[in-house]
Amino acid sequence: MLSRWPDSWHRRAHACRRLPTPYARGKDLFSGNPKLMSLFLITGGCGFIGSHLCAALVGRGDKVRVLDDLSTGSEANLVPGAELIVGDVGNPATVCAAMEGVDGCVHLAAIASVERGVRDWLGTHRVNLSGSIAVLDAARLRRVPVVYASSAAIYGDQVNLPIAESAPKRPLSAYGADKLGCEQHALVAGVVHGTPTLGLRFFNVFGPRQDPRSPYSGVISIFCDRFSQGGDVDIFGDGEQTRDFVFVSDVVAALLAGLKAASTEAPVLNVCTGRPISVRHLAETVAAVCGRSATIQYGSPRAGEIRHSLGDPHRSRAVLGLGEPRGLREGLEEVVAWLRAGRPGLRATGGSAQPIGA
Ligand code: NAD
Ligand code: UD2
Repeated sequence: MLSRWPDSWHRRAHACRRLPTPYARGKDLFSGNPKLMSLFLITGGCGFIGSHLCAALVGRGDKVRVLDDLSTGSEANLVPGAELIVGDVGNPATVCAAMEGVDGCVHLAAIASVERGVRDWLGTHRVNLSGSIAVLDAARLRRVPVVYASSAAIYGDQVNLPIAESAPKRPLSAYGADKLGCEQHALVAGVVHGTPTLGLRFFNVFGPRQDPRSPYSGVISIFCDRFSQGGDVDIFGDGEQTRDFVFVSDVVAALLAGLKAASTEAPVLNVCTGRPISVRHLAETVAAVCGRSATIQYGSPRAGEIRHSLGDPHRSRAVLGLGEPRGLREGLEEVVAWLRAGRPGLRATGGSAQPIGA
């Protein structure tokens, strides 16, 4: 089902009124209200992470409504059976109408690029922070709990590793500053308006359907694409910089568990593995998965780049009850299988999280 900016939604949005409160301050809506099937609004549900989340929700029998402007997401990634509203999360009327009748919202829509934020500070701010406030405001009016994507970018460069949630926040980009802003407005949503939220600070997420040809692609999708095509890879710097690469199914597990952990105290949790992987080791492992020897060209380090990013997963594992994260090699095998299958969208796999040929 597809809607494109319908006028009727804008008219209905004017009738957006506060609804009676189904939850008490600090109480979890979902654990106290067992329902056979729930309807979730997923902003950014046609994107990389959003499409995996929608597939998991539909797979467990829930209903999904997606709000996405298809700027980096694709309709080919809309999970079969979901409703799609093509619209801008920065438009409060659209968001308020999309929130109607839902039991929960997962807010993933964003311009997920540090570089875009450098070039278009105000434009990315409108989506990444004003859009998030529009979601929180509509959630307040509609009485809906919100789980939203924050980022490791809020930490900036840290001396003490691994990075616990309590570490000082020093965002070094407009993107990171806006994500930190989301967390602070979520606190306002809880304290002032009684809206339950949970923020999840994703570290470097990877998996099938992360577009390797996008200018904002993560290193894993780029390396898997190059090596599986018979090419070589570029490493920026000496390759000893490290990242905490978390597989997308572990992010989905955190989001699903997070729907039960939203509270008016506006908790925030890391989503990470706690395992540091150097970019050089990554290149060698991807080459091995592709059955190749690693052909690497070393160039200058990226300006302003963080040397090490490693999250502490203990708190989120305890709060969300998460198991051991997927191993790097196992996750890489799924990405390479997806690339070799011709990068199918979610629709082409019938809504299954598994790529064709995997
Ligand atoms: P993505 O670009 O694949 O998904 C973002 C989705 O939001 C896309 O479908 C896009 O079309 C949609 N969108 C963008 N602007 C919009 C707007 N104005 N209105 C409506 N929809 C809009 O990125 P992703 O990697 O799936 O990221 C999802 C979330 O996770 C983002 O909030 C991102 O900041 C966050 N995050 C991602 C990573 C990562 O490693 N991928 C790390 C940290 C945080
Ligand atoms: C990630 C996010 C960014 C922000 C940041 C927060 C992506 C794409 N970017 O940036 O949005 O949240 O984390 O800390 O998820 N590299 C190479 N060769 C390549 C590409 C990358 O050597 O062809 C290196 C790069 O210099 C870096 C590492 O690989 O050291 C990871 O790069 P990335 O762009 O995947 O992610 P990162 O951590 O810079």
